[in-house]
Amino acid sequence: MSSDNHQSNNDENNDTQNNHTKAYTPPKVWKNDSENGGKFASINRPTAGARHEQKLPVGDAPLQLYSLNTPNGVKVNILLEELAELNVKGAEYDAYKIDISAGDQFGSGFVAINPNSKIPALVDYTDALNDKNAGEPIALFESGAILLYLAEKFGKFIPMQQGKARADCLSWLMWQMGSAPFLGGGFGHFYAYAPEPLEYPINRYTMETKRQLDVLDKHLKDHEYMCGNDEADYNIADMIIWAWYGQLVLGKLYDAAEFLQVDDYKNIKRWAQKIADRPAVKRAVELELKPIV
Ligand SMILES: N[C@@H](CCC(=O)N[C@@H](CS)C(=O)NCC(=O)O)C(=O)O
Repeated sequence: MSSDNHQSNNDENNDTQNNHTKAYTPPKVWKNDSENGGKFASINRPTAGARHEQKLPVGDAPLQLYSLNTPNGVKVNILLEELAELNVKGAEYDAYKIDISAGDQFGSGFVAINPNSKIPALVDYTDALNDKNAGEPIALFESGAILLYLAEKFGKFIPMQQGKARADCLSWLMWQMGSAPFLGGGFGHFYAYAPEPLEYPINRYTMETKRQLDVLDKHLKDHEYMCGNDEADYNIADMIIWAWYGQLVLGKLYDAAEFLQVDDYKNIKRWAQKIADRPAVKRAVELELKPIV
């Protein structure tokens, strides 16, 4: 191969590279020595733990929620509001705002209940209120764990008996926990929050997001709800999946409805609208959160 050919091959490679992403040769060891860019650049650090002292307020209700009305936060709001709709005793709650863009998730009080510094987190004071001497507050983090804990505690919105219905509910619950980071941290980040649009990651995560939407659309073709056809089958799997994928197809996330052609997913849209119309869900997405200071 002549040196000319070499040169033109290199030009081609560079052009291809420039079309997809900026050229970057990773150093031997990564260093946090440059601004990484993007909407959350100022709060990202490669370390965990509290960054400042911040006590969390505690109200009178048995359940104390520390959260924000993002899709991950809304999941818990929905279950709490559905329990309120049924007047379930003991499911009363106070809800406080953790402003993640202000760094509230790194306050000492929040880190003590969630070492992972992400909303939502919940503390169950039921035992502590009932048995002032021995009862301990129970802290929970990870939206899936919170939904499972509350649904089982009150025996609502989860099939309690071992069997197919319960297995379906757990499978879809965990499917959401494993899948949504590709939608939120992958697609949403590169499409809406990254400092500049990059073709390679947007393509990669759009492909995966649309694949996930097709999984749901095919499933919902034969199911009214994620785990069955009757209203009684509506459960935490619907709530957790709706918070991300339901809101996405209803055009509520990332201004991406046209880009993703969400109208193609007719079965998800039908299911998503039915859930959006529930009074508890309407209250959940607009939940008023009290300030922590
Ligand atoms: N797997 C976690 C994810 C929680 C999560 O990513 N929360 C985001 C808001 S939606 C957060 O608190 N981000 C703050 C940060 O990353 O510092 C869950 O489902 O609870």
